[in-house]
Amino acid sequence: MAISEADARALSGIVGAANCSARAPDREQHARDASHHAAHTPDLVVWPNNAEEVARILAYANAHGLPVTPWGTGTGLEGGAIPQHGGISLSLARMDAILAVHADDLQVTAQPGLPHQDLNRQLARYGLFFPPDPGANASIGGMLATNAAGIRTVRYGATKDNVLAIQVALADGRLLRLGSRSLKQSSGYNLLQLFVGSEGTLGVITEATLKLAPIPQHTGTAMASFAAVEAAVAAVLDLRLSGLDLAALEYLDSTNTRILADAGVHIAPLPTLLLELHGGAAEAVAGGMNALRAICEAHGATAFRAATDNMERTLLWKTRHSAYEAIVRNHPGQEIVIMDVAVPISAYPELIRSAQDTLDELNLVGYMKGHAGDGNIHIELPYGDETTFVRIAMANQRIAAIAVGLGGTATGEHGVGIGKRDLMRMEHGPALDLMQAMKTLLDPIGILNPGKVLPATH
Ligand code: LAC
Ligand code: ZN
Repeated sequence: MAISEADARALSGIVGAANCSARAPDREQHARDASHHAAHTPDLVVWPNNAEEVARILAYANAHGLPVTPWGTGTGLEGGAIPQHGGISLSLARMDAILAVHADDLQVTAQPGLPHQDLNRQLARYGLFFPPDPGANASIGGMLATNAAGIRTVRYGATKDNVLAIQVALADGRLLRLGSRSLKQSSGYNLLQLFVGSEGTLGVITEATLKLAPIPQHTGTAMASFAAVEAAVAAVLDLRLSGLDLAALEYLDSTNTRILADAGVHIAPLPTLLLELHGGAAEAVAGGMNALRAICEAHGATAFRAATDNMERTLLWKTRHSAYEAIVRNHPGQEIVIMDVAVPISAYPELIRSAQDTLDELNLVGYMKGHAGDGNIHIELPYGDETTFVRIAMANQRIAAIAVGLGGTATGEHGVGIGKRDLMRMEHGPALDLMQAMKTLLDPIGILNPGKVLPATH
């Protein structure tokens, strides 16, 4: 339902004229995220300044049946922030303050629009950081909404593991506080986690108290190359079993390393692991790095480059961080689907094998990389025409089914959004009915991010 002049006036009255726009450039900027999913332009963009304004916007939208799609930084990869049904794009960008730093408790309370890299810049003076890092400079609210994870999850957990309390605005305008600042909580239903990963379909998070970690005093990074995928992946299992507290364990297949090598990056065009250790003592990190080397060499690593110096470490990580850009440059003018599935770590070799077989069967070019330490893979699939896209969609379905069949999930860290809705029944079975019931309970009119997460019920 389109927004009327009267609606726009009412919403502008809540947030102030400077925080409400129906101008085309503003609307277009909130029409698509970082995924391949088609743009959909909202009728209006509003930028609330505080939780009360968010609550009042939702109450108004609920009373008038207007769709509301929350917006963080637009870096999502499954279309979660695309206003699929038009209506209001609710940008949290102007709610980006740190409300309290509880340094002795290793906690921070922040507003949802604050991007995590900005949060960490401000926390550096306390010697603390918020560990989940999805790569892009996602907002805290967006990370909570999708339960974003990334390369440090293997040691520090995903976003859901690093949140203690939230304030959330419900569709009817109620504001609730969920959780507490205690590390231990066994008090009733875990409503907080119901909202984490709900992608703005159950409520809008307006504040969060997050767990922090001390910035590591010493860090070691290593890059190990292997002649074959099987050797690299077998090393992953042993590295996890070693008891060494890895802070990152990333996999790049040779399609990735080859285009990086071709682009002049100093890397062998082979299956590669990137490893990192964090520690309070230099000796502990040095000893750990030796142990990592021994495990990789036992699996036939053809090279093992280790670095504790920051410049060198950055160079090693540059391989991982520039891989996506190299793919984009290698496929000019094409869109890219980024697949994301995860399995229990013991099934990782089988997942990689079956995923590669699926790509081969469907005659697709895919760049596979993974947060190997978490049993998570991404496959980047470029396409320039509809027939390739249809085959990619088939691969997406088949590989998700393989992951679920191996005891895993159709989406490890990118959320459901638009792209994975139709896989929810396959993954969750009758539990999906309970999810539908929760949605109806919390958002009976269906104003909150309609068209996302749950499959359409025709
Ligand atoms: C990454 C994003 C795609 O890991 O999740 O680079
Ligand atoms: Zn990722």
